Amino acid sequence: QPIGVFDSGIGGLTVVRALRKLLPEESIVYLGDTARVPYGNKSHATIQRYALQAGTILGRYRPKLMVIACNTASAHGLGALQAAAPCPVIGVIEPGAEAASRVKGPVGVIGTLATVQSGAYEDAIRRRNPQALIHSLPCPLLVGFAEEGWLDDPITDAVCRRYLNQIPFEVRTIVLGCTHYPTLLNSLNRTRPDTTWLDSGELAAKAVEDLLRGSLGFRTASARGDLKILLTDAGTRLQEVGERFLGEPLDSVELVEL
Ligand code: DGN
Repeated sequence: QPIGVFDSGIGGLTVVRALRKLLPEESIVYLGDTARVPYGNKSHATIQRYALQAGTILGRYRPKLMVIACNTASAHGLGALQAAAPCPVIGVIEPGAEAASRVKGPVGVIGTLATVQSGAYEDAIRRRNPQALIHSLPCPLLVGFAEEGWLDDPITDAVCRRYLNQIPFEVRTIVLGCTHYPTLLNSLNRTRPDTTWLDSGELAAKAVEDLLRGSLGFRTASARGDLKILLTDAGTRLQEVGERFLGEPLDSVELVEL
């Protein structure tokens, strides 16, 4: 049985990358809703409906578990998909919040507008640590820079500075609450050296590993697991941007309708 992974587009491939590093034998079916991305500026009801539709498609592959590899979709669709899916569902917010709640001192959270406005990170961190001091900041433009591949560029640095200077300097740990941000780590580090960045995708991959170890069972095959990619639209820059996020060639892509 594969792990089903869902994202609003191809940003979730950074989570697949982390999963394949940690759990190379696992087969993965990835569904990216590229026809309707970005979710970052859509309403709660719409994002929730999209998440449920994606869950229906992934359900056809009988996954042992589903991962919502998108902060925006996790913020708005996790509860609904957990209630509807026939298998466990993990989002990227709870694992990131878990790590953030253990930080001594204030923490920052950056993400899309929909993620930050949902208050999902704040709720999840405060559930674990009611005293937590949290500075959340939407950084919507960063998605575009990551997709454009301007990873070591003074303009990206300037935009990161413009955003991150709004977070007080005593904040030394910041959650990367968007799938795209890990690709901008060089710029982020130049902007705020000595910051610890909590990668919500990497932390979610670790949570998946813990769950498989605990109850669902590892695959024991020695071969690398298959990766099937389903998209709702195959745009022109898919290959270039997708491979950058995934860190390996995007061999076969299948189109699906939601
Ligand atoms: N994958 C989205 C997220 O992690 O919030 C970013 C892309 C988008 O839908 N705006």
